[in-house]
This record gives sequence, C-alpha cells and structure tokens, in this order.
Amino acid sequence: MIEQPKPSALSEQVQNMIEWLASYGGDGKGGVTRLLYDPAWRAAQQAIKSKMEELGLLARYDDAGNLFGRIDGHDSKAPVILTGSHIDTVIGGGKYDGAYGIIAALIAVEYLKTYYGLPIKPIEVVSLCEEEGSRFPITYWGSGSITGVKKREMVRGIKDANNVPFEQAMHAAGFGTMQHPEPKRIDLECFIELHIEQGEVLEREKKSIGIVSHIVGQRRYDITVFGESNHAGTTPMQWRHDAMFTAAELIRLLIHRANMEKSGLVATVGRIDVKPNVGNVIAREVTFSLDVRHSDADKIHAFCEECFGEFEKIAAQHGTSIVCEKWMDESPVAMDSSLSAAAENILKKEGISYKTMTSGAGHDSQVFGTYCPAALLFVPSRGGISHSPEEYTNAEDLQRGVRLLIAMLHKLAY
Ligand code: HGY
Ligand code: MN
Ligand code: MN
Repeated sequence: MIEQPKPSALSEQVQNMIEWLASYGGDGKGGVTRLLYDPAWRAAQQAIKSKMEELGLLARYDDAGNLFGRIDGHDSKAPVILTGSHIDTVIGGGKYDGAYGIIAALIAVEYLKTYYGLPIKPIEVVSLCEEEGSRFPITYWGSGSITGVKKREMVRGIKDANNVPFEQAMHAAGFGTMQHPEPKRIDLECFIELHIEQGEVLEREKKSIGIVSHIVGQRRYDITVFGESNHAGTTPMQWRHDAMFTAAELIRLLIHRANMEKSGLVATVGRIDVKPNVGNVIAREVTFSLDVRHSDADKIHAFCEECFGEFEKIAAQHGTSIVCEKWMDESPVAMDSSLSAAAENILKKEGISYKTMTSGAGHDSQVFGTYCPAALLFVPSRGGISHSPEEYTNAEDLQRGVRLLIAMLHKLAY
C-alpha cells in the first residue's frame, strides 16, 4: 500500500476545488452551466490550464478544445496513462458531474509528483471539452475527437438553440483552425475516470465506491409532429390537425411502454418545443426529445421500432405527420476487467466497501472503452440526484475516491 494524503486535508482540498471550479458558470442559485465553447466554458478551461501550470504540468489544448496536463515519465516513449472527465455541464447542472473527475486527477497527479517524483510512464490529466450534448446535438465531442469516432464533418451544419453554427462557436473560442494539435491520439495506454454515480445504489447499499463493469447503451432522438395551426375558438375539434394532441399521445405511449418493460429499459422525454407556442392557437409543430437506454442494444432497438410503428397509426388518425431524427446511438460498453480488478484489490487492501455495477448514465469512459482499456469508478451521490443544483457528494466520499485514483495511477505509472 502506498503512503496516502491525510483524509482531512484531502477532504478540504477537494471541496475547495469543487467550489473553485463551480464558480465558472455558477448561476448564483447553486446550479452550474458551462456549455461547449461558451464564455463560462472558456474561463473554466483557462482556469484549469493555469492550475495545471501551477502544478508543474505541461498544459496544452488540442484542436477540439480538450485540455491536457502532462507529467513526463522516465520512459518518455511509454504510452500515456490518461485520467480526467468532462468540463461541460447540462443547463443548470451540479458542481460534481465531470468536474470531480478533473479535480481528482489534478490532486492525484500533484500528490504523486510531490511524494513519488516522476513516474515511469507519462500521466496526463484531461479536461474533456464536451460530453453532455447540452448545447449542440452531438455528444462526446471531446473523447470522440481523441479516439477518432467524432469527425469534423459531423458538426458541419449543426446549430445550437440560438441558431449559432457549431463551427462558428468553435472558431470564436480559438479551436478548429489548426492552431492546436490534431485531437486524435494513438499513444494512450488506458483511461481512468472518477465520477459521481448520479444514482442512489451506492448510498442505499452503503457502499463507498462503485466499480463500473458496463455502461448502458443509449439512443437520443428529436421527434417532430407536423400539424396545422388554426384558431382555438373557431375550429371544431373534428376538423383539427393538432400537433400537440398527437405529441401528447406519442409521449404517453413511450412512457407507458417503458413503464410496462420489466427489463430495466428507461425512456425519457425531457424537452418539448411548440410552434407557434401561443395559448389560443392550435399547435402546428411540436418537437420533443427522446432518450432511451439499456445495457442490451437489441432491447433499445426493439423498443424504438415497436413505438415508432404505433406512431404512424396515431398520426394517421389525427391527420398529422411525424419525423423521428436519431442524433445519438451509443452501444453498451464493457469496462476493462483487469483495471477493474486492480481497483478491487486496492479497495480490498484498504478495507473500503465497494460494489461492481452497471452505469445508467453515459460517460466518456464509454467512448474510450472502445479504443483502449478504460475504468470508471463512482463515488456516491446524495439521494441519487444529479443534473441538478441539488447534486451533492460528501467530503469523505470525495476524498476516498481521490485516494483510490492515487493508488490506481501509482500502480499503473510508477
Ligand atoms: O446523460 C448522461 O448519461 C450523461 O450525464 N451525459
Ligand atoms: Mn452528465
Ligand atoms: Mn458526466
């Protein structure tokens, strides 16, 4: 077992850095919003870059906006041990989602550098530019650019809710113009991500750490119903082509079917946009989001096919039409069993309770996991709440996760 930081000092350090990073994009009501390439995102990346340099790491961006802080190893040709998470958030998100993994990596690398000197293999901390898909209809832009599954042509033509084109936002933030190295990496040995669970399994089962064996697959759609606008007072019900009525029926069908599923499949409709969105006008167009997840990709496919088949019948009855646009389709991914076993051995030696589990949330480890060995390690979330200002993990759990990361990085790189 290696010499670890004092828990109390580590707790304080983690909490202070969580508050420090949350101040970038903080909305003053406990929520945090940092969207890809927006001012809060840029300020946060720059603050992390300064912190990396303060710690004596070699800090640099890539051309997608991912930020790396590197300590070289004695064997500079050795592949890189990469650790970190994403800097972007959902709108009005919490202080821990993504940020905790970056902060834990900074603290762990600083501690190892101070007490154990240079590693044999290079270690890099990464602040991944985008994971959530909160601003533009694309997810994993950061990890996907590094592994090569996300390409520039995929973002041509996509816009945010304010009609700002992706590449315009990217260029305005100083990326996408080859000022920085190409994002694609071929020198990675593995990726280790520390993250909050965003569920309540660990809390309910009173376990300190989650070792993720698999991350669920997920699909995301924008479903648009086209009807006919008309006067709310003078249009008899039987003459209407009401996009809102159709959308309501489709949403009910989706959630009802998901509730009937006993396989653990989850379906969520989280966003709805109505045109013209006026109280005394029958809706001509309604677009709503659909997020479907399961550890078995076939179950996701079967659920979508079955529901979309019903959609056509409902639209025909209402005289409306439907377009289902799939903009995300991630397969379930297994985490690396030997990295997970290494984590398990450390936890057993330290006498820290843990649970091997599936992740219902998507993570950058899902993208790295198809490219190099990846490990995803959870700390508990209070009440399982996440993607909310109420997101919280207590200091003791936070510092325990950092200690695990320190031990993992020491085992892998020293
Ligand atoms: O939505 C998710 O699964 C993750 O928080 N991006
Ligand atoms: Mn998230
Ligand atoms: Mn996350």
